[in-house]
Amino acid sequence: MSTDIAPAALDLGLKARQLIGEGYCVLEGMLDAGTLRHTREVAMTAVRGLSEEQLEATRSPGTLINSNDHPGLAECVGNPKALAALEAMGFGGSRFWKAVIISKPGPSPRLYWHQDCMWWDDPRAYSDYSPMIFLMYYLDDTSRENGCLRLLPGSHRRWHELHEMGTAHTRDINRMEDEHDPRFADYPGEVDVPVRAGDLVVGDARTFHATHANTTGEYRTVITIWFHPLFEDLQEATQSWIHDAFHHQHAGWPAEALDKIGPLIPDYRGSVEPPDFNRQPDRARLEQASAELA
Ligand SMILES: O=C(O)CCC(=O)C(=O)O
Repeated sequence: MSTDIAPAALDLGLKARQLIGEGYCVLEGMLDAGTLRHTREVAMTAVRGLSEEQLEATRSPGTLINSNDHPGLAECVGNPKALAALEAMGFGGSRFWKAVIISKPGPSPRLYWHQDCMWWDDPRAYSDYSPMIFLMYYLDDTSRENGCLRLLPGSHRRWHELHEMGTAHTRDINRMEDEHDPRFADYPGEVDVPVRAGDLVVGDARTFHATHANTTGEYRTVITIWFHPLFEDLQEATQSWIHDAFHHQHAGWPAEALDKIGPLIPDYRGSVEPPDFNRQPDRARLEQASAELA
């Protein structure tokens, strides 16, 4: 075996294989102490501004606060250490859509199973390189007790019964109107992903994921960041939508914050109008693509 490959590079190669094969990987210790402290402050200030009514509307996921009015998240979004790791893993050239502050109050119930891919009309959705990935930076240590992430490895490339149970983030499921909805159940093959504060879970947006309930008395907070790797390889309609949505949502960010995410800002110059997005895979196409997997 060759000895001239740095262990870090080897490790990132394995992480890339896990992301492609299983739909997620964990990059440990990606936020330095200063950024972690600052991001926590930004997140918890935003969380404290919510009303009881707003918290009730998202009882299952926890807070869903978009980055629009929170330029203080720029440091975390543009974290150069994570960008370098993604580049080394073959998931470079990313553009950013938005980040979401997700804080599960303690106590609060489970998050339902869902997948977040909005680009099932893009040919990339049926390939190894998802049109959309999430970067989940956990700001607290997580465990089964405080609502750690759960995942169904491999579900990004295969049809699953959950694909027929409705799309993510609708009003009823966010409020948890029906506790017996099968999206709150356990499924064979699911894994827990407990992490330490400052770790980063990189996930394929097509992968089904959920969380345990937070049974503690403390908030459990994650910053979910939506990236579109190899952006210029996406179909133009997808690029156009992402460009439009990013600029619309972050129009109020000051130059100082935009500088921190410079390379991630979408810059689509073509003439294709932003399309409607599609959160639902084409079953026949997905089954055909998975039959072709080794
Ligand atoms: O709260 C979590 O740990 C997961 C958040 C999540 O599922 C999402 O951002 O789509």
